[in-house]
Amino acid sequence: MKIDRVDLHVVRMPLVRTFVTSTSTRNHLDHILVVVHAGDLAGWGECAVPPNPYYCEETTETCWHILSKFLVPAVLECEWERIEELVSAYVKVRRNNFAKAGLEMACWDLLARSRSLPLHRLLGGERRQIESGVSLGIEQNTDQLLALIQQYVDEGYRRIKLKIAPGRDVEVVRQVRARFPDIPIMVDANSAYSLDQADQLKQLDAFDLLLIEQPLANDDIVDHALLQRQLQTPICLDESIISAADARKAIEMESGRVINIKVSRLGGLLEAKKVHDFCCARDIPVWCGGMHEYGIGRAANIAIASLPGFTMPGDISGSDKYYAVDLVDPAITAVDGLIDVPDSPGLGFEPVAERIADRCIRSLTLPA
Ligand code: OSB
Ligand code: MG
Repeated sequence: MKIDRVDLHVVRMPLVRTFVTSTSTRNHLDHILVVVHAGDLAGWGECAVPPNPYYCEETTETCWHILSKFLVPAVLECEWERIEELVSAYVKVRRNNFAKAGLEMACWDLLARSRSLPLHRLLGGERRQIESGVSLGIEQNTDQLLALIQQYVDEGYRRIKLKIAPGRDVEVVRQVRARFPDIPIMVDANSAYSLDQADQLKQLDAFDLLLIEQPLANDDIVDHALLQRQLQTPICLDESIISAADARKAIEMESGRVINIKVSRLGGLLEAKKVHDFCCARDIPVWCGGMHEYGIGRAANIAIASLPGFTMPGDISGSDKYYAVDLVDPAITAVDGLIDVPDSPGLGFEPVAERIADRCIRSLTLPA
C-alpha cells in the first residue's frame, strides 16, 4: 500500500447540549478529519481532539501541526502492508496520540476497504451488537439532570456515567441512585481529586457504582493504587493510560481494576487492541470510552468495542445524543440500548461530502 495524497479538514460541529466536566465546558467541537488516498481508494479517520488542552495536552492546533509537519510526510514516504509497518514510519514522534489516532484510523479504513472487509473483522471483533451507555456532563440543576437521565433510560440506554467534581459528587449521586435504584451507574472525575480527599470518595461506596473513573491526577498510577486499597468501588483509569505499557504497569501496581479504552488517547486502534488483548489475558474488564466522536470516529469505536473483552457498556451512544445531524450515512443509532456492528467494508458508515463541506473551516492537501 502506498498513500499518494492526504486531505486534512477541520470540521466544526455544534453540540445539542453544552457538556461540562470538572475541567472544561464545550458548546462546539473542532475535530480534524483525515482522508488518505491510494489510487481510487480512500480511507477516513478522525482526530477527536478537544479545542483546549484541559483533558490532555493536545488541541486541534497541535494535531494540525503534528499531522501536517510530521505524521503525514512520514506516511507519504512509506510502503506498507500491515498497520504495524505504517505506525513504524512515525515511531520517532513522541506521544501526540490524538493526532496519530486520526491518521492511523484512516489507514485502517483504507486497508479494510482494499480487502472489502468490515473494520471489525480486521480487528478481530466478534460481537454483532454493542451495549450502549451515555456520559452526562455536570448539570448545575439536579432536577434537570434527573430529567435527562429519565429521557435516556426511556430511550433504552443501559448504563449512565455521571461527571463529578468536588462539591458536585456525593449528594448528586445519592439523588440519582434514589431515583434510579437499578440502573448501572459509573462516575468520572477527570482527575479532580487528590489523595487527601479519599474520605469524600469513600462515601461513594454506598451507591453500588460500577466504578469511579480517573479520580486522581491525569498522569498518576501510584496514588490511584493507594486510593484503590481504601475503596470498595473499582477504580477505572482513563487519562493515566496512554499506551499498552501504561496499562501493564497500572495493572501490575493494582492502580485500578478496570480500564477505559479510548482509541484517540492511545494513539490508534492498534494500541487499543494491544490494551484489550493484555487486559483480556489478565481478566481485567475494559469498555470503550469516547471523546464526543463524530460519525467517523464513532464508527471506529463501534468496531473496536466488538472485541470480546469489552464486557462493560461503553460511552458509545447514538450520534443524536451530541449532534442534530451527524456526518455519516446511515445515522448511528442505539435501539433498545444496542448499536449494530455494520458489515459493509471499512468503517461501515459513509461520510457525506456535502455535510462535511458545509461545516469545514480549514483544509489542506499534502503533498502540496
Ligand atoms: O473523560 O471520558 C472522558 C468527553 C470529553 C473529555 C473527556 C471525557 C469525555 C466523555 C465523553 O466522557 C464520552 C462520549 O464521547 O460520549
Ligand atoms: Mg473519562
